[in-house]
Parts: sequence; C-alpha cells; structure tokens
Amino acid sequence: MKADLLIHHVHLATLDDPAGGWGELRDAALLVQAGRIAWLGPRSALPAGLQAAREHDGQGGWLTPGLLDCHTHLVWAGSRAAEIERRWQGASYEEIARSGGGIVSTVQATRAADEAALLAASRPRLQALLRDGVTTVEIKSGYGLDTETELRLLRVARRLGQQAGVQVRTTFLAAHALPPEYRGRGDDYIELVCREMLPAAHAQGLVDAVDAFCEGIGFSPAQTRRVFEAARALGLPVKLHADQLSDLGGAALAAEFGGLSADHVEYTSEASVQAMARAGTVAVLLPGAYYCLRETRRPPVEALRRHGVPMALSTDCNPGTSPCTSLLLMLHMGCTLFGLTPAEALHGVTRHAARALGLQDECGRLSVGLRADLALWAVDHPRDLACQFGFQPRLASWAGGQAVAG
Ligand code: DI6
Ligand code: FE
Repeated sequence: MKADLLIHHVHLATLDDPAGGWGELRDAALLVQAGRIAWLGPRSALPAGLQAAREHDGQGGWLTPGLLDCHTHLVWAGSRAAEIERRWQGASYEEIARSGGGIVSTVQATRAADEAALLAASRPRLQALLRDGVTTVEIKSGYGLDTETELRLLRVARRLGQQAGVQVRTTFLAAHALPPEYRGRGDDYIELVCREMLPAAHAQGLVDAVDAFCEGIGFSPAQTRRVFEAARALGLPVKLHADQLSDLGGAALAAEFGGLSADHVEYTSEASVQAMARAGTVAVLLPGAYYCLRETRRPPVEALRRHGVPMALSTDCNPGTSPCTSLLLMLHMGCTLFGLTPAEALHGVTRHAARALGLQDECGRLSVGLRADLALWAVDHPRDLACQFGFQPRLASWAGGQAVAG
C-alpha cells in the first residue's frame, strides 16, 4: 500500500460515533492518500509493505478531526471597542443598534475598505482560528448591505481560505441589518436582497448557504420567509440567526425550510426544538455572544438533548457581540455556561458542525474516505481541550492532507 502521509505514535479520537462517544483508539496510526483518509487503526495492524512518502511522529498526542468553526462573521473593517465600552457602562445592545451604532457602524467602515484592506484586517483572525486546530471556517457576509460590498465580502472570504489552504464556506447574510439608506423601508430592502443581491452573488458562485437575522432589531419572520423562498428558488440551503434576543419562532421557521441550522436559539421554545428535530436542523450554540452580551437566558440544551437535535458550537466571530477567535475557548464556555459535556462540545466543533454546513459526508470525523482534515494535540485526553482554556495545545494540523501553517 502507498500513502502520501503516515501519522504514527498517536491516539485517535475519531468522533465517528452517532451515540456521542469519543471513538477512542489508542496506539494508533492514520494514512493519508490524495488528500483523504486512506486507513486508520491500531499501529500494530498497519498494512504490510506500506510505502509512505512522508511520516509524522505524533509524539504520543491525540489526533482528532480538524475543527470546524461553522458560524463566523470574520470579514469586517473598523472597530467596535468604544461601543463595547458603552455597554459596560450600561447601554444595551439594542439601544446602541437603534441609535445607529451596532452592525451599521461596522457597515460604514466595511463599505469604505477595499479588498486588500479587508484581507489584511481579516487574515489575522483566520490565522488565530487555525492555531486552534480549525480546518474549515464558515464566513458570512452581512457588513456590506449593498450588492457591491456584499459580493466583495464573499470574494474576500473565499480568497482567505485559498491563501491559507483551508476550507471556507460562504454564507450570504445581506438580511443582517437594515442599511441606513433604507430606514423605514425594510420590505423594500428585502425586495432588493431577494431580487438583486442574492441572484448576483449566486451567479458568481459565491454562495454556499443563505442566512438572515430574524429579530426585533433585525428582520421579521415574514421578511425572513421571503429571503428563504428566494434561496429555495435558487436551490440554496438556509440557516438562521434565530431566537437570540426574543422568541419569534425563528428556529421553527428555519426547520420549516429544511434549514441546515438555527443559530443562537437562547429563546427557542420546546415546540420549535421539536420542529428542528423533525427537520434534522442543527442547533448552533454561540457561547461567546451569550457571554459578551451578559445574556442570562441559556439555550434549551436539555430539550435539544431530549429531542435528539445535534448541537454545534461556534465562535460567532464578529466585532460587536463576540470579538473572539478561539474555538477552543468556546468548548470551555459551552461546558461552563451551557452545561455541555466535553464530548458533546467536541462533537459540536466536529461532527455536528460539519452537518451545520452540509459537510457531514466530507469532514468532521475520522473515517476512511473523508477529507484528511486533522488536528494533533498535546493533551492527555481530548476532554482536556474543553476543560482548559488559554492553553495552546495544537501540535499540528492538516487540511486535505496538507499541513496548515499558523
Ligand atoms: N447576531 C450576532 O450575534 C451578530 N450578528 C447577529 O445577527 C452580531 C453582529 C454585530 O453586532 O456586528
Ligand atoms: Fe452571528
């Protein structure tokens, strides 16, 4: 047997267990051929006559699937530090948004930034995620809110992935906030999103999924439904910022459209959880935003478990509510703040995160035939990845069998 890469002297946590186990395999080895996992098993069972072009000594560490950050707004310009300071002095996120700050202030800075400036501002954020073992990142548009800038954001997102050699999935989120020039004309803006912006972005092959911010300070369920119908007409999957600050039935709406995921879900009702379970919609939990906004209402983790809704975890990396570039920290917060188990948290950034992106047959598990997206960790057990925070346990990672720098 021939292989491009042999990784040996490792333990594996395959996360390839629908029952939620670690999939532990001690004293193991893994082979990569043509960017895919070609073999894995106990080292003692390595195929006879193996010819590996390269070998990597795992130093007795743990090899897991490369992590997926399945919900980010990683491409933006400008800073919202002053606004976060205002919040610490007592102003609420909604107050700031309604007074022209919030998302709209990032939109102004982003519209003024060209592609090179956006790449330069965003690359360090991506690099930081990669140092946490991330090999797939979802990046949303939504800080342009006009056709030209939304397309620019999606192009920059794709380019970042190409330059870093990792998988980037792009989500169209023009229905993120109402641009100032459409004040009082939300329906007209949604018309523009559906008739012009989304078709233009899709025609350029820049859209993997469509998202919206369904919220009192965002768009109504009726407006969200129009965006989803436009997505469906183009054959694009949907996901939704749902029930983050109030229960508008967003998660159920996402489920009704067979959504890949409903994200945030702090205020999601049990009926909506049941709708998600029926539709196979993943709940993406975002503890960074919950923490940063000092939210007290937790997502309904118990109900999600009871109804078998897969839970993913993500950074929500964005300038206003989760200025965070550590997915490992989200594992810890998922356990501390939301009551997940370490195994649930790890599944949330691998198997279930892949599903939230429609990539469940591509990555997120260690299994023969899947992409060789791998992360190698200097830990005693993979649960340490969730139990610690601020450590930098990554020894190496590979995307499609290629070493990831960072
Ligand atoms: N919910 C969020 O947490 C982010 N977007 C959204 O719809 C926040 C975006 C921002 O404040 O810039
Ligand atoms: Fe978000």
